[in-house]
Amino acid sequence: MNNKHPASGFSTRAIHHGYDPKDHHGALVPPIYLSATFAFPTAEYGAACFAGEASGHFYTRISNPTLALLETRMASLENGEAAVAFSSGMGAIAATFWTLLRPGDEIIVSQTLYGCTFALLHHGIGEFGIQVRHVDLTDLAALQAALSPATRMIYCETPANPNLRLIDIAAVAELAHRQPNITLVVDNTYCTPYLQRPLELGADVVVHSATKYLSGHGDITAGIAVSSYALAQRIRLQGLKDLTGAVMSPQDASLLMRGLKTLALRMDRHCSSAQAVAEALQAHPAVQWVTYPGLRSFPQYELAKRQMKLPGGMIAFELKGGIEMGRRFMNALRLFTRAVSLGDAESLAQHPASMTHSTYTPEERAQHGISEGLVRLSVGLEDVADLLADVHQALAKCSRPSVRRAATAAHVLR
Ligand code: 4LM
Repeated sequence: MNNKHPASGFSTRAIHHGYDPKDHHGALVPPIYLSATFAFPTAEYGAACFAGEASGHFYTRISNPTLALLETRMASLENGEAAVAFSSGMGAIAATFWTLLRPGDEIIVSQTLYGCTFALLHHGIGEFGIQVRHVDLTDLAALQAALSPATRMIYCETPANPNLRLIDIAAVAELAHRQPNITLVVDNTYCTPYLQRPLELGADVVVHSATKYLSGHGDITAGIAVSSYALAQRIRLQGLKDLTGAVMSPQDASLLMRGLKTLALRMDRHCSSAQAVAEALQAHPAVQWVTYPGLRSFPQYELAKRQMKLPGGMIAFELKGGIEMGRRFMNALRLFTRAVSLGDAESLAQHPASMTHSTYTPEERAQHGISEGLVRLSVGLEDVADLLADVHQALAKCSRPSVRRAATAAHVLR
């Protein structure tokens, strides 16, 4: 595959890597190969493809030229050797688990995870003889104590969905790799490779929900796994081909590549607007607490600065008055849309306990650091002044009854 820009900057590679129009009749935008199957020039060549002795495309569930271009581009952006494209983030995560874990193995996972990943662990692989152990990965002594000869994988999100807790990837990788046969897998959905590159910090596999920032426009579901060439081959030939079949469609790969072209620009804007919204929340008397990696009050502020280029576009907060007030806030929003998912141009607000993290029981949420009153914002690309105005007008409807009564009384006395 043509590669004229191997050592270029991030955005140059996001736009050009792996593609030269002159190889495609001058087409500036890479063509979409819709074909499910590919013709063999001879029966012998077909047999060689199936034996892994020829490298051509032969069936789109295994490989396809449009998917291959996306994969080489994503591998470049994450600084990995190879990538595998999936039809959803859950497809990428499930295929990675099913490929690399067997009955009798242990997987150590961080405390807080996206709800369906938590469900896959506890109602999926955990019921097939794989021991799932949640460990506070911010506590390296706890990780050290939890490691056993059966540990095969460590898995985390950083920042975690939805409470934004961070894991020090380099520190966990160093500890993990003192023992042979442990694969460190990091879900990089919240950051994208523009903000954080886990493979450079020692992780072995990066997984993504490409439904989110990577594609950026809320019009596809997609997933990616990036790793060494050898691990990617295993994930492709077992996890993708045989165990899940969760292959991305070539049209979606094209939309995802369109999104990647503006990833850096979009992330810069998501981050600067989220910083402004987080500061506005922090300054408001109706707000109990705000968590955002760009606030000095963020407990892991120094780690965020070291590990992430910018603090991201996601905010978690709770209002005084808990979720009752949180629902009032969400229902009062006019510009933010009440919806799950994240990383879209449109700003989104949702309530994890009753939506994305309703796969946990209330007791599990308490154990895993997900407060019942937590409201999650995905700050989009609208004008920041309009976003701030929307947040302020919604917050104005959220003062506690006692506070409102006192304000009314003061007004009457004047
Ligand atoms: C959401 N998230 O939070 P697909 N990893 C992370 C995620 O946030 C998600 C997935 C994987 C949300 C979806 C409704 C950190 C999803 C799963 O949805 O399968 O592409 O990704 O709002």
